[in-house]
Amino acid sequence: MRTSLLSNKFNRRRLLKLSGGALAAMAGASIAPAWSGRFLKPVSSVEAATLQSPRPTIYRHFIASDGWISIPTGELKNEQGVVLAPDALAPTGKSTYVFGFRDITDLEGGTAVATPANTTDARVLAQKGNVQHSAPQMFFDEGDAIQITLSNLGFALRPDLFDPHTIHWHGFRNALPLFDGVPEMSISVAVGRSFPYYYHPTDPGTYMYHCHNEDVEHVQMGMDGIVFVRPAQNRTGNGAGAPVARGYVGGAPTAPMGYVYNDGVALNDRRSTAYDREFGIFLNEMWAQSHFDDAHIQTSDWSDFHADFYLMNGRSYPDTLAPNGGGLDLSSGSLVAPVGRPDLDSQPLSSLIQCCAGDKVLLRFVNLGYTQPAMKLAGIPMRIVGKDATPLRGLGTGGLRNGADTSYKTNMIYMGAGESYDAIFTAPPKTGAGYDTYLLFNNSLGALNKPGGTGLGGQMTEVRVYAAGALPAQTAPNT
Ligand SMILES: [Cu+2]
Repeated sequence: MRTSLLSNKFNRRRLLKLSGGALAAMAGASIAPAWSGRFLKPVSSVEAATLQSPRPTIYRHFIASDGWISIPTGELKNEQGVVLAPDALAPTGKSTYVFGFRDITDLEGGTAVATPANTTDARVLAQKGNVQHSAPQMFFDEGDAIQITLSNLGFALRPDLFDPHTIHWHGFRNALPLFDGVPEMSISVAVGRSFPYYYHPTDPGTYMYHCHNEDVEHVQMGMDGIVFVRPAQNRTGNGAGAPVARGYVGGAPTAPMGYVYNDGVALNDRRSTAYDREFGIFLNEMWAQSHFDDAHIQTSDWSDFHADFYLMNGRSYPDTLAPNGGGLDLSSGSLVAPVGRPDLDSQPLSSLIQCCAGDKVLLRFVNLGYTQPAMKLAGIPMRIVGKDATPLRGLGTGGLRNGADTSYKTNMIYMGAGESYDAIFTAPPKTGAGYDTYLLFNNSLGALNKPGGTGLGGQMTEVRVYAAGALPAQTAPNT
């Protein structure tokens, strides 16, 4: 599928011309030591029997620009007494300047535009200065053919800047350099231009993506988000008796919502990665001075970095508990704010985790901050079934990750920058009306009490456990 996509747009010669990186990679392939194949090979556990026949290319249209978000800060000053947040330039209800992405696919009815002259669409151009944080949560199925066209609209507040942007899918094992988004190795998207990225994921798991142009700045400024790939086993079930997942063709309403990996085992096997509910948790922090500097045409000394706000899915506690946003307003192209929270229109993704007693709940953690959070779920053990889009199984038959079970139980995950973890917990018993509350928070307690002891602005959310059957089955992540 990928080959035919490529041949439509680029023949092999043109591809090599365009990408010195691709050329280097091809040259490298011929001299790579024989053992490298073993490490570069997909590490999926048990390959599902077959992928469904090729499906239509999934198309997404992203814009890159700037905007403003709301963090419940109180007033934050620097040592010189300058108020960094809320920034005096911020629109009503907002506090902090960001760079970022938006998904505007629905404005075009979801149809791929062959030559993305679509930056002439008035509704698209109107989104300059209107981005979201964290970047849109994306998820795909193993074997999907994906096109993401990125249009760089430039910055509304900083017309003096002409920064290009890219999309780098961090951890993607089979990236062509042309589509890897590392500007030194391939290309980046200039202001006023669009570029289509193509992907064909073969390894399920939890990943992240970010702009790789001037990445210390652009990642800190907000151009980052979560992306995950669901395994083929969701579509096919497996030979050990795990059924097709709910929501896929032939999936019964009582089937699991999905599997984290192609685990190849029965539902009651300890190694099963089946789950009933799924939540992406994207972690990062913001250094208020750098956001102020970018808004006020100043430069930042990045070695001064320190975290002022700690975010989950682009929000700080208690905003983490607010509901999801309402999607796109198709007349204006703007994001529809969560009910009752007009200030959170640019931060649409909730981190509230709601489940029923006995549910298996998948938490897909990604840390793309510059610090190391220790995420603790107080009172409920989590089983870590995957790390960095790799199932926690030893190497087994066929060189695949279908060997010994190396998953483990913990109530705290200490994660470095750029790491992802797949954790499943079983919701504890609950009877009667209402819900029991368990806290999920960064156990580095300074992250709960920023800035200046106001008690606001931390990485914390709630797990709310209802009685069995009290909630409808989940149909989409983070709901
Ligand atoms: Cu960028």
